[in-house]
Amino acid sequence: MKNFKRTTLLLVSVLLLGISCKDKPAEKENEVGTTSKNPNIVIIYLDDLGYGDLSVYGATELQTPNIDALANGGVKFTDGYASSATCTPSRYALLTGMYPWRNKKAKILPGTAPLLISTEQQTLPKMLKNQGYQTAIVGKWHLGLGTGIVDWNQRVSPGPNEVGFDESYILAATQDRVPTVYIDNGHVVGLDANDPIFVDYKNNFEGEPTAIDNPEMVKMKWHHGHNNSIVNGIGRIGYMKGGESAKWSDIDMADHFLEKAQNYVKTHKDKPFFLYYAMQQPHVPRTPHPRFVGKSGLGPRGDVIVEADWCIGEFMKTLEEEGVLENTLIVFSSDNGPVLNDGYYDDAVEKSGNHDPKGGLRGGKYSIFEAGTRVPFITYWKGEIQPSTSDAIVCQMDLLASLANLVGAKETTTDSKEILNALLGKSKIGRESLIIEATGKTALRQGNWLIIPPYKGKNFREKVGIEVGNFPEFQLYNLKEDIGQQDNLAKSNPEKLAEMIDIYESLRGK
Ligand code: NG6
Ligand code: CA
Repeated sequence: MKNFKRTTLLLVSVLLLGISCKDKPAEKENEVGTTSKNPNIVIIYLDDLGYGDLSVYGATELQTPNIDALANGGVKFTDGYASSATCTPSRYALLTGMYPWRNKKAKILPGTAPLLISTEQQTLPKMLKNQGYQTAIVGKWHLGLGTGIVDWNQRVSPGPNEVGFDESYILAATQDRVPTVYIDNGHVVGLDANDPIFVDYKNNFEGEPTAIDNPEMVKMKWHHGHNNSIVNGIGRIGYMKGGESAKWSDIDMADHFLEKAQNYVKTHKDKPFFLYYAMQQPHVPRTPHPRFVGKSGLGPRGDVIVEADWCIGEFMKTLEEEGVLENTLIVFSSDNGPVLNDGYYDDAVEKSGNHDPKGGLRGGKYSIFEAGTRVPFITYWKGEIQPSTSDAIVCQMDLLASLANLVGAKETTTDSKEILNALLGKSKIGRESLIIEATGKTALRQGNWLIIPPYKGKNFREKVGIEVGNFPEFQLYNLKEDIGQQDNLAKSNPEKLAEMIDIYESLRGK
């Protein structure tokens, strides 16, 4: 009798399960008590966009309506961080969930650097791929390619496709570095076999003009660096020869990547996908399409932010038109803080007027002060995320563990923290502590407090006009009361200082 009852119960539950499965996609409870789901996931990642560069983060001289709409309809984080104040380490942390300072090679890479991520390493796209996701990157890579000496005329690998991306359409390093070509799943796009491409970061190729020797050929003047090969009238970092038909058009880059991102959605919408849309704006050289020139009144830097905002609006329209908007989680952020003069005379300083890209923070790109790493950070998921503002401490490095929880994967990475509820706006509790990094220097954020250890070198980097945070003594700030880091409390609060040094050393090692 008992057995009969149990069998009937089992049968009924199996039947019920069967019925409910037909109605809804499979869902199950995950560790934080939310239901695991497989929405499409899109990371929209800007390059050098500052905490104060969006109207929704307080900019008044510049309007970014499309990004504002994401923030107003999703979670706008006030304390969202890139792991680092430069590009390569931040992207490394975003994709691997590892602190970049654990890997000594995680610093700004030349275009010829080997792949920084080991093909054995866990990555965000690998984790999602294991859960059945289709995965792709469109845009800036800057994590190295190949194993040492790259032949750009053959398939370039390993690269994104070997660390978890099914598909990749990238620029290798930065817009100001050679090779100035797109790479489609390892192949240089538009390359003519009769005009092979060669790249070198040490020596020029005989007879090739450079920005330093041939200023008459340069349209955008270089201020520091950027005086090697000239492509489209712009001096670049590094030397390049050949590959004429493969060279990208700078002013069309935004449209080009947008179209690739839109096509990816259109052709992959029937199964869950992960798209890492890594835009190149507002990194130098700032080359807005002519239809955006003069649109911001702030010069090319403002214009390319307006252009990026337009691209995002168009991309959102595609999600809607393709019927996947309500099934797509969007994470918007930037790889590091802002810089005005990053090596070209492009009026960014002269035309900035009352615009403060730092949004009241101290420092900027390259800086261990807040403006280096604290960046706009937005999550948006129509119908799932309720609009709110959150002061939870969240870091891009946490996406791996958090999204693993969302899609029902087990993740054991140590540095990436599982803070899914904070990311979905269901909780205001993020991480307790975070080590931030800037060109090799690290600092600790713990609760409202921030400690910067003593560092050698000059505080003010003249060429870029940024305070990078080097001082011979400890700095201690209460960010709740002093977001601009003007009041060093290290001397007046020795207890807090000692407590913070302890935590810093336990996390970072002495
Ligand atoms: C610096 C470049 C700067 C920028 C940066 C990388 C010079 C003088 N400066 O070395 O222009 O390219 O590297 O930026 O060459 S990042 O956002 O990719 O980290
Ligand atoms: Ca950057």
